[in-house]
Amino acid sequence: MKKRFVLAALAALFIGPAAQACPDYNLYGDTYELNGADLVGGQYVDLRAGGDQSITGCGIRFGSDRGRGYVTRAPDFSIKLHGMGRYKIRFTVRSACDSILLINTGAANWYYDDDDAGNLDATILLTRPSNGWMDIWVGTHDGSVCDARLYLETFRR
Ligand SMILES: [Ca+2]
Repeated sequence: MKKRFVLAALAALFIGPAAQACPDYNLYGDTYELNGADLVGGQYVDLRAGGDQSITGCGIRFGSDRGRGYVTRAPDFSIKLHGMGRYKIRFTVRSACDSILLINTGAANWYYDDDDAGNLDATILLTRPSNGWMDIWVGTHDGSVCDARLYLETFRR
């Protein structure tokens, strides 16, 4: 289960950052609550891509891609998803830098992409997304920071 250690995570914020602060899905980003149907046709949100935490050495296991990049420790977005049973969901970054996308699903699986959206931007399609907390980090490959737009869209499957 995700988001079980909220009190411990909040307490850690007052103690200060660890030397190696890896992306932590027990923390919260900007929080949204959405149904699969809410994202048909697509929505987007603007943000700053990047962060000062390298994901190398964090022991995160991805399905295929080898993850490299820089993110913030807390997710950029924490989206509580409902009603995803009939939908696929796609996340796509458009930015002026070499963005990466890091996602931790409601089932606590990690996904990573670097350049699959073209123009060095990242995209991830989840064909069977879980309900629950979807945590999303929009980072950069080289540690730079830039303006970015994250598109979210669901499709009937
Ligand atoms: Ca990239």
